[in-house]
Amino acid sequence: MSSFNFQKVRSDFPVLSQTVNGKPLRYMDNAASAQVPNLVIERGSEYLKKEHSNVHRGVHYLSQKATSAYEAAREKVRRFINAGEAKECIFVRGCTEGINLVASGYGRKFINEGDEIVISQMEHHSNIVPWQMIAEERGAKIRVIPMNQAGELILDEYENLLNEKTKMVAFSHISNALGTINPAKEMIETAHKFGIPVCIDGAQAVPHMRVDVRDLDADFYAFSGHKMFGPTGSGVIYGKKEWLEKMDPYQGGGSMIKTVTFEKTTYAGLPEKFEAGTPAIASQIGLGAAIDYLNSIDLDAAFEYEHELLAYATERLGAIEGVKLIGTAREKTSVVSFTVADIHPHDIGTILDQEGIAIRAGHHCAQPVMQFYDVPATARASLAFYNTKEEIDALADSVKKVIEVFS
Ligand code: 7TS
Repeated sequence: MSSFNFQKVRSDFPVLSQTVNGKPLRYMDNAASAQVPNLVIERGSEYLKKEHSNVHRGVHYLSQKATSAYEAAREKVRRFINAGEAKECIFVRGCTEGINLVASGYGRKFINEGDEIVISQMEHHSNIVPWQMIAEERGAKIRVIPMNQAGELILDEYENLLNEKTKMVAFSHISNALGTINPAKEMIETAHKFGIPVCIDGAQAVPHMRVDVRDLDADFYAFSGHKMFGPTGSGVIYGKKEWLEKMDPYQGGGSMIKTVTFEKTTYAGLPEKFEAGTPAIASQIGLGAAIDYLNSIDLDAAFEYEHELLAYATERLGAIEGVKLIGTAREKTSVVSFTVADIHPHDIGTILDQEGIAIRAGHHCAQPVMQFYDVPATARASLAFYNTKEEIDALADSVKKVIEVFS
């Protein structure tokens, strides 16, 4: 049993102490958005009270304060994911924007007619649609790494998809719909044998495992602040500078230029080249504070505790007659997706809400996963290190109630 002090951590998250529908809130929708600790709330408030200004443009006191806080957040990100240089960490609105930046910046430069982009069967729409859009624009084709019934990618078939036409491999480190942890390092190594760059969707990984982009040797790595206990509107696309320097920006405007005339614009260096306009200053400083928070707790114990919670939730829900678990990969974390007989997941979600339990019901922006399992939707409990076994008991008991209501 993990020694992780979840009670202490819970007390850092004020939202968790409220009641919903007369019941204690039991928040198990962390894959959608995780909650925010006091440290992040206070840092945001402090910034707005004392430092708010625009960045990179003023010589005045507040602008310098805001700029140094914003750049300090970038350095925190760099250290957290072990990037080589802070300028390789581009601030974006979130994972979705990060992947779009790569698809368009890389795609317009390096993807041509007849080329191929390899993605996986278990992707979130944000790691499918941007690639489809650029494939259509450039006359390229999408190829898909298949998965097995457990929700694991079939690696032999992955390797067979790669050839000289493949110009990008993109897949999620952890699936939001299934919880599968993909063997990213091994898959990146395989792609690199063919000289193909890899873009990892790390939205679900950064909050649940140690991520080291240099150890992975990822070419691009995208994630969102709001899933890692930071504010919405914050996020990062890491890219190796060798790639980022060769790519053109996909948005133009202020702050991303060196010189502008009506005839020609030259671009600023990294990271400014990819940060046109006023960025989400308060949000990115909040992301920096979220990283401070994660560094302040025993993160390895927290991740181990999440694995225990997942095992417990799998056992409790799996033991209920009529419950079918969707996604049973050997390497999994934090997500339990399930269906209950022929009860629509939205009905499950609505009844659980009456019990103060927040889960997500739907296709989880992963419609191809639903098509694979031939279900319209699933109910999904997604856990964080502030969840408890008691909450999972409440979830299991409430699912039993749902079955009674419908039988
Ligand atoms: N990639 C994965 C694996 C995700 O889980 C999500 C969001 C995204 C990308 C997009 O992140 P965004 O912050 O840019 O929107 N996933 C979910 C979810 O599972 N439920 O709501 C949002």
